[in-house]
Amino acid sequence: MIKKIALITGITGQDGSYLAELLLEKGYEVHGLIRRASSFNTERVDTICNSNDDIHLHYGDLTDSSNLIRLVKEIQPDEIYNLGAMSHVAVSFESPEYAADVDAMGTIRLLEAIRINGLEKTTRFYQASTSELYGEVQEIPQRETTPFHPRSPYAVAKMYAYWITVNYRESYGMYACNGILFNHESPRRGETFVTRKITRSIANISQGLESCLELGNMDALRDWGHAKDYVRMQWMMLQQDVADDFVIATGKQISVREFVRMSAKEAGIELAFNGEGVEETATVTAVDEKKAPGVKVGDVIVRVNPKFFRPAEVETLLGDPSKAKEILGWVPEITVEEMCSEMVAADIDKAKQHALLKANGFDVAISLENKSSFGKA
Ligand code: NDP
Ligand code: GDR
Repeated sequence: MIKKIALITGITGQDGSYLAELLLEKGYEVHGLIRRASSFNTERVDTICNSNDDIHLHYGDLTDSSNLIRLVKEIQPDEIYNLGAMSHVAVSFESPEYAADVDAMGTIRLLEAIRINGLEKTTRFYQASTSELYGEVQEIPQRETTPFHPRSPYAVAKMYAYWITVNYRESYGMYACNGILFNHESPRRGETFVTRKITRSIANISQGLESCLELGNMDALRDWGHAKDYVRMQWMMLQQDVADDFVIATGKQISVREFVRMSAKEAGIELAFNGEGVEETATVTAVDEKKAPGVKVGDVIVRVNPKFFRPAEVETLLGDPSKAKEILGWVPEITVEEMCSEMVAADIDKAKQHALLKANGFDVAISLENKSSFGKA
């Protein structure tokens, strides 16, 4: 049987690693674009690569068109998943031009690579679009027809990518589609996105490795799903007769504060939130000492630090995934509570290993406290 061939940009990221696993399970030959870095950056796919001959990594970059043209020519992919991006909203305010280059121009470079190689009628294209397009929301919940109002350089760049994908579908008859994905997380989520920052810090605090978690806007509301559910949907979108765009969400939202409370509870810590705005803190009101030996009642373990506020905030996002359910039969299987529990458990395992090393006199080189509040992310 001839294997289908897929090319994934962003294979070293959260979604790329889950998608690579899914496609390999489905019998694909998987190719991934990786960036040269001064330190190892393939941690999320190393195990997959070590146990499978059908995955191949290629050096490249979304800012390098000749590289993309050559790779598409060599690989001749049946499907391209464009997941590569400068994906951090807060960082995009610091590096707006770079975000535009990678997230907007990178998408057109890849679409052109398909066209230049004469593959526009054969290669199917998935664009990682985002709920950040809705930004200052015009309708609740947000669906495919809700107008966009992006609120960051990241979101504005992704808006170009969204429309150029639609444009190439309309202009050249390409099978090109947008998944408008709401926030999705997992134990593989990057440490500077808020859910992972929270689960990692709570785990470290519970084991006495860190004293306080610093956050920005805890009122922000998000519709959080699990990355595994969402990459399944990315594949499903490329298997239809007709290319189309879909909102992928759970249809439920909670605040950052609620995610903190949920994570702490998973780690055996009950919290009371006091004060408002930049004065807000969370104090421990009860603790399961076996689960969280590093914490005692009365400890203040969460504070607001204004350095994590953004120049323009997206206050609330709530998706309506009805179209995906009706047309594709997709429904998310993992709840936010189950996801939080999995993330906290994974981070507690890591924290326990670090605590053990520390107790035995080894220098835990990853300065946990500093790392969690580094920069503005
Ligand atoms: P990650 O930040 O985990 O991964 C981003 C990937 O893009 C990494 O592999 C990164 O490589 C790669 N990348 C960054 N810059 C470049 C570049 N110049 N050239 C090539 N590759 C590059 O993101 P996620 O996995 O969470 O998200 C995947 C995609 O989905 C992104 O496009 C994101 O914007 C979008 N999205 C994500 C959502 C979410 O909630 N997770 C929701 C909606 C959309 P490296 O490892 O070397 O840094
Ligand atoms: P987001 O995710 O901006 O929605 O983009 P992030 O987890 O960074 O922020 C979610 C909300 O939490 C608030 N927040 C903080 N965020 C971070 N990172 N750090 C903090 O300390 C902090 N405190 C509060 C934020 O202000 C925000 O309101 C993610 C990315 O994956 C994008 O690539 C993707 O397109 C969208 O999700 C959908």
